[in-house]
Amino acid sequence: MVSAAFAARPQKKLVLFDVDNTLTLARQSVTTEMMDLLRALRSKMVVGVVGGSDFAKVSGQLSLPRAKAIDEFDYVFGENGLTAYKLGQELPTESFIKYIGEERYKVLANFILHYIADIDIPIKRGTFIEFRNGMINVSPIGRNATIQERLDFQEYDRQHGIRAAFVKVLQEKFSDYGLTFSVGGQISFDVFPHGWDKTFCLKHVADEQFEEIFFFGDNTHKGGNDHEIYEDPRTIGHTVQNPAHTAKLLKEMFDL
Ligand code: M1P
Repeated sequence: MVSAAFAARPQKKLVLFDVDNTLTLARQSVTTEMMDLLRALRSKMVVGVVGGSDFAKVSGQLSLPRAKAIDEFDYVFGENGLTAYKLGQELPTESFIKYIGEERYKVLANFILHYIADIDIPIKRGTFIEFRNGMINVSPIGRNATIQERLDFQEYDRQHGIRAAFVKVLQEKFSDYGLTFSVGGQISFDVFPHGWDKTFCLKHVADEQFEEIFFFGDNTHKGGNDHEIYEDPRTIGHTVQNPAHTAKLLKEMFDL
């Protein structure tokens, strides 16, 4: 039984979307065309987003001048669901620092910062560790990189495997920490407890007992941050190449 909150939707189904390269270009804003399509979908069923980024970034990318993301989507999940909103109301959740503890976190953060100090890459900017509610995000170039610097790093990383090598070292060194290292974007990787991947957000929707849950994401390959939710038996996963591909599939699948 779907709750009264969604009683007006003709179909008791949920459609969940990744953000970067699924609804928007990487780190860019949603277009009005995409929002119009999502509104049409929302008149038929329940619609949510699940980003790896923190809530402020997810919300910033998916808000238009007079339309805030938390009003436009039934569910907005940042940090894989470690920050969660349902119909504009925040839901209770968990915290990375409580899970890991201050002492163990300090050892991890110090190691990461030393490692980054020793990496020889063409340029470095600032904010090498972003501390979030449900994870940390680690970037060898730093999160203050511009769009062009991001693209340059992404290409450099593709050739030199900077992030893959970093993750391998962390997996070995901190094997007893129970952490997952997930490469989801262009310049960084996310670090969170096992199981706090995008499947985490499914806990927040379980009470609604949707007949079907669709998921659309671009990073669905093994090691990508959409992989677990894409593969999860509770969802029907679809891989997309970019926002235009998402729009095409939505029109075909849901008769929009
Ligand atoms: O949503 C995918 C990823 O987006 C950003 O990655 P990057 O800055 O490397 O492009 C980050 O917010 C990351 O946490 C997130 O998983």
